[in-house]
Amino acid sequence: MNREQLIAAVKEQMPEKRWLHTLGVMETSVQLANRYGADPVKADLAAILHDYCKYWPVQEQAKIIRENDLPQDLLDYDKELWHSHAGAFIARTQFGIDDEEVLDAIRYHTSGRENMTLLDKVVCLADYMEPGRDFPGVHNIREIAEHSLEKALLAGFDTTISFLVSKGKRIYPLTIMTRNYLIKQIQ
Ligand code: DGI
Ligand code: FE
Ligand code: FE
Ligand code: FE
Repeated sequence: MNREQLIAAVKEQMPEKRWLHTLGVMETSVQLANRYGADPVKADLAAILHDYCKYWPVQEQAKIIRENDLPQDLLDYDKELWHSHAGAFIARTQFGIDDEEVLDAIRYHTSGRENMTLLDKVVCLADYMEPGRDFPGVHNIREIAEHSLEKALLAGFDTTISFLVSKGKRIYPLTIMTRNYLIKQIQ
């Protein structure tokens, strides 16, 4: 499947608004990859597929996680965390993507992880700051991203974690570990 066919396949999995978000993540991932020395072709591919399963019925996402030896602890946390792991699985099995770096960037775009690769960071940050995003603090994140990938990503995770705390929600442990890792990295 070529890039155009892949894009067409992604587009029909989601409403128009989410497709525009995906386009924004593609554009911003490539910019960040070029700025920070990641592979822009891999960044583009991961961005295209990163939210592939976002609008699938949650039971279908859960089924993929249960039946394919993906991290079972995800099922005990927010449903929002499931689409990234399901997406990486589908990227491999349905689209034949075998580049582990690209698969990891899809897999960890929501939670991040300790020792994130440059590509993981680029895609995760692009997901926070693409031009269509509009949440309090996004302008600040875009400004920081001009000089520090890690500081911008930390600002993003701070926003998410504060939001989850304000809603009284439980936080997936990997999300906290990612924040700790980023703080350590910028020291
Ligand atoms: O899929 P997107 O909306 O583009 O963005 P995403 O994949 O980063 O999902 C973010 C959503 O996930 C956001 O509404 C907060 C929610 N969420 C729930 N638990 C966690 C979480 N996000 C992170 N990073 N960590 C969590 O533990
Ligand atoms: Fe996502
Ligand atoms: Fe995100
Ligand atoms: Fe996204």
